Amino acid sequence: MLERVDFRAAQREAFRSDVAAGLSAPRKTLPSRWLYDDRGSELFEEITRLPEYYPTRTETGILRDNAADIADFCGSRAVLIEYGAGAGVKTEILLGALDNPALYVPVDIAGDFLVDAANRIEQRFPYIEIRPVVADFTADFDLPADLPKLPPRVAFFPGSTIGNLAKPDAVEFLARARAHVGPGGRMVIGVDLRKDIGTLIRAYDDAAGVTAAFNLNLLERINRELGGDFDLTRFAHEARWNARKSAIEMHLVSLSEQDVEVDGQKIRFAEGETIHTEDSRKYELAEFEALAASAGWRLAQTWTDPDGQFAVLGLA
Ligand code: AVI
Repeated sequence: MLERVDFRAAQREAFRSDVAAGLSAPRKTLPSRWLYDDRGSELFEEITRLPEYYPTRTETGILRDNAADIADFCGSRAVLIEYGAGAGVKTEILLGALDNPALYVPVDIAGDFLVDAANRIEQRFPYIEIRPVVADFTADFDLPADLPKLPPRVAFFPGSTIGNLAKPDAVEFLARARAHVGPGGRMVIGVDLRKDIGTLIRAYDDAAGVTAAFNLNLLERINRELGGDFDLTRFAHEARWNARKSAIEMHLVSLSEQDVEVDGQKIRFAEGETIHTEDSRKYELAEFEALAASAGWRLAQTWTDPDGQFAVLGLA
């Protein structure tokens, strides 16, 4: 099994420089990837079980209801490459349905998380070979050279995480996955669809305040890891619909004029000024089809729920 790799020092430096740049920008912003420290990942897990947060259970239902069809699309003896390990039950549904999969390749930047996910899959599917790869899948990386080259290589990217990427980054990611699977390869990807704004806002600003805690945890992380002095009672979570981007934006709103110190740097906030912490894009099917086409993919299959909230797409 994979050795536990300690990325902590490099991650800490990347976090430090993103925070320094993001909080000194005219419009304060922080990349959403930093929401996921241990506490943030726990809170995200909690979000996925909230009554208002429809994406996880809807996508899981689509995978379950269409498992045989999706497995058929993937082909037999598939090499399944999953970007971002730890989709848990979704991975298990697909692996359980695949015809005699040759190999499972989870890719994740968090070594510890990857080991846990790989161990879980190993226990559940002892007959499937697993090759975890530690890499940041939002940046360029190569798969191990000795992976079987023959199709079907299948890229799996559930969770609608593609929606958290800006469009150029999404195209870059899709093109990278295209290169990873090679000619004849395929992709199964979860995409959250545009829907009424009320449903979206409720999903990102739940009544129990779990999404608020998830967002505010980023300030706690800055305090803990970078010696910040954010007073969490003086910031509030906000979920906004941005129609131009077709995205839910998460913000942290300063409730008063205030100064905060981070890493020896003073940061001034006006009352109502925000830190933009995440975009979650919601696509029309045709729009996503065009995006995928610009990265070399053809939309071959569409599986959705009865209400058309979410789509699992088969790309070829
Ligand atoms: C991980 N990602 C797909 C989630 C989303 O829905 O955009 C992250 C999230 N942010 C707030 N709630 C969930």
